[in-house]
Amino acid sequence: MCCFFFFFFFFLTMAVPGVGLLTRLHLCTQRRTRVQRPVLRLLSCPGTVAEDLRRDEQPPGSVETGFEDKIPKKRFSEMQNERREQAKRTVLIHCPEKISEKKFLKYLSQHGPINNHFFYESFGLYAVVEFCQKESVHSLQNETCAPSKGIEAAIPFRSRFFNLKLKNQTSERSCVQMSNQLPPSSKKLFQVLCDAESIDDQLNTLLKEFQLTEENTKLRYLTCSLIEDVAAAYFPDCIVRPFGSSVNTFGKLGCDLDMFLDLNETRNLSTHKTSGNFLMEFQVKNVPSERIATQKILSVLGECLDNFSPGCVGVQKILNARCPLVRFSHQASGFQCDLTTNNRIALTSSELLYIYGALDSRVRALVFTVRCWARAHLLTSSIPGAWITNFSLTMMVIFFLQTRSPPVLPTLDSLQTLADAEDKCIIEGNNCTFVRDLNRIKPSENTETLEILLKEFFEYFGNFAFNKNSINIRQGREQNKPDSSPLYIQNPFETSLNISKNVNQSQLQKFVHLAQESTWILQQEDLDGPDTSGNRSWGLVALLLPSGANRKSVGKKKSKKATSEKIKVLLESIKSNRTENFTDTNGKRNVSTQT
Ligand SMILES: *[C@@H]1O[C@H](CO)[C@@H](O)[C@H](O)[C@H]1NC(C)=O
Ligand SMILES: *[C@@H]1O[C@H](CO)[C@@H](O)[C@H](O)[C@H]1NC(C)=O
Ligand SMILES: *[C@@H]1O[C@H](CO)[C@@H](O)[C@H](O)[C@H]1NC(C)=O
Ligand SMILES: *[C@@H]1O[C@H](CO)[C@@H](O)[C@H](O)[C@H]1NC(C)=O
Ligand SMILES: *[C@@H]1O[C@H](CO)[C@@H](O)[C@H](O)[C@H]1NC(C)=O
Ligand SMILES: *[C@@H]1O[C@H](CO)[C@@H](O)[C@H](O)[C@H]1NC(C)=O
Ligand SMILES: *[C@@H]1O[C@H](CO)[C@@H](O)[C@H](O)[C@H]1NC(C)=O
Ligand SMILES: *[C@@H]1O[C@H](CO)[C@@H](O)[C@H](O)[C@H]1NC(C)=O
Ligand SMILES: *[C@@H]1O[C@H](CO)[C@@H](O)[C@H](O)[C@H]1NC(C)=O
Ligand SMILES: *[C@@H]1O[C@H](CO)[C@@H](O)[C@H](O)[C@H]1NC(C)=O
Ligand SMILES: CC(=O)N[C@H]1CO[C@H](CO)[C@@H](O)[C@@H]1O
Ligand SMILES: CC(=O)N[C@H]1CO[C@H](CO)[C@@H](O)[C@@H]1O
Repeated sequence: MCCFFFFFFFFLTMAVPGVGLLTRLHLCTQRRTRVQRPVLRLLSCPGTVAEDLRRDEQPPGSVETGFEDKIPKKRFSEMQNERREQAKRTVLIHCPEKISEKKFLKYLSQHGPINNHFFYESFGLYAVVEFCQKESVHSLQNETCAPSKGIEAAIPFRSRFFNLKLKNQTSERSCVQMSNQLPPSSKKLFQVLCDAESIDDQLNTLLKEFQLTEENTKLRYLTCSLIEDVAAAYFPDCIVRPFGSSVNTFGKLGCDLDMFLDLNETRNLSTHKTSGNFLMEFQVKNVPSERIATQKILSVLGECLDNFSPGCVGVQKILNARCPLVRFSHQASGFQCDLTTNNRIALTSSELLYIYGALDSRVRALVFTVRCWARAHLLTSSIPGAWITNFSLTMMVIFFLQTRSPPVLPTLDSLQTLADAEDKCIIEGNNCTFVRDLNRIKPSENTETLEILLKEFFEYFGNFAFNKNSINIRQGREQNKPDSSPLYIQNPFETSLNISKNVNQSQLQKFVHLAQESTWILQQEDLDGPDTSGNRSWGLVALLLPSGANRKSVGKKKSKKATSEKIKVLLESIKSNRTENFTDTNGKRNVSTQT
């Protein structure tokens, strides 16, 4: 899960040792048409609502403005319920290398009409097939046999994850179209960004390339659904819900899959409804604390996943973490999964981000860009430490958009004011009430372009009084910091917590410095105007290239991370070499492509 820019530079250094990095990159030399996403094939499916299906094909919070405005926006819970229901009618099939799509579909339609399907590759060929009716899944399961006995013994388990074999090794021609489940390489990304027409176009392009596709979203819900089948062996009414970047519309292709085991212990139906003098309760085992209960539940599920669940490998029980979890790889989908329970606030945070992402089409483009920028400059990291997190960056973008005049986004306090009785929600004593119905929130009157917003974002945080002020999206204005942590961003729900407490002064300074530098780069763009004719890395591409900042080498930590440290040092040296050769007399970046 290392940064791909990182690998990219590393790769180049290895490939062309000693040669100035950027002179070797023909990033923008070829104009290529955008790569088409695989078209989702929809077979007609009597009995389902056609409009709904059409609508579902738009990825959540799609970039297409105008179109987006006409459709009533779905609530988070509606969206989740629809996806869950869809996932329950869906199966995952490992296919032989060579398969005829037509015959495959014909074979499966014996069990009922198919709503849609797609193929993808992940150490083998897989198909995701969504039937129109749930009964078709049972019918398929009825006809499926246990694997023929080999040397190894099989643990019987009837799931919705199958293995398809050819009875006859006839030479089937493989003619299936693959759906891509990974983000583009940085080289390809730079190419499409260079080919864009404006900086606004670049930001939207970056979003389109990185956001989760319809297929990837389906695969995420299906994976949760398969895990739910396993958990249901112990907890028949449980629900396994995806949360975090898989559902908040800010996730990037390839991101982890966070799951939440919802045991719905909060249901209080009987207390009010039953009449008379009696109240029936279940006999249960008691443990000293909520935390221990959570640990016991996750421990058992970890064992289950490890022992019975096909496709789950590398199961780790991380029960002593602040938020206990079970981590595993779901091999067939390629997702790294984290399963938690008792984590309802995280689900509410996902919902809030979903709402902010859906309110204005500029939000997601800006957040993706800022995150990608931070990653490219090593401001964020997948290793825990003093780095700024993607969540903190997202809060900073939202906060910034709240401070515009007129604001692009409403404050959380105003979303709370708009809430009705149905929206009321208290979790662990925190008031998580806010309006859930997107159609009740007035659209913004702000019409600033993405280019202006991006430049202003960097300018705003390049000059922010971090030493005095805190960031909080509840009020949407700067406030005095309650403590001396370098960066203070108030947790939107647990308001006494600072989500960026981990960030140290030097990391914050690096952020500020890079923000200032980026403001400056974008100002230069203004002077020159967008250069769409030549080979120059312009606009966003210039922002994503490593900065010329001469930073101290990071050779302190040793041992385990020795190799990654080496790469870092190498990267630093590339950066410093580059600075000298790519800054002309005016200090202007001069990225040419001559070799
Ligand atoms: C960077 O420059 C130094 C000397 O200035 C040189 O030793 C080093 O190999 C260069 N690194 C790369 C990757 O070109
Ligand atoms: C599965 O098989 C059982 C008996 O073998 C039968 O009762 C049931 O109806 C079948 N289910 C479907 C969906 O075909
Ligand atoms: C296997 O292939 C042979 C010849 O191609 C054909 O006659 C036979 O019907 C096939 N068997 C099955 C089960 O498809
Ligand atoms: C809990 O279960 C009840 C009844 O089964 C259901 O109405 C309610 O929506 C569930 N709550 C959650 C948060 O899933
Ligand atoms: C459930 O009911 C009990 C007793 O009426 C109450 O104390 C508790 O707060 C309720 N729990 C929730 C989540 O509403
Ligand atoms: C943060 O976001 C960037 C860009 O979307 C992504 O490349 C990176 O993996 C994310 N980092 C973490 C730790 O999730
Ligand atoms: C700040 O955090 C970074 C990343 O964790 C670390 O490398 C650096 O040494 C820290 N600096 C200080 C002054 O603690
Ligand atoms: C939570 O916020 C809502 C909306 O502002 C308010 O009506 C409600 O009284 C608050 N609940 C608590 C327990 O503070
Ligand atoms: C871009 O670079 C290529 C090869 O380096 C060159 O052939 C082409 O003329 C350049 N285009 C412009 C507009 O400078
Ligand atoms: C900047 O680019 C121009 C034309 O692409 C080139 O003539 C000039 O030498 C470059 N300057 C530096 C310092 O590389
Ligand atoms: C003053 C204050 O509330 N500081 C909090 C910052 O956040 C951390 C945890 O996120 C708390 O432990 C501090 O008390
Ligand atoms: C540090 C470094 O690599 N500097 C080089 C910059 O480019 C000139 C030629 O253009 C080289 O002579 C330098 O060694």
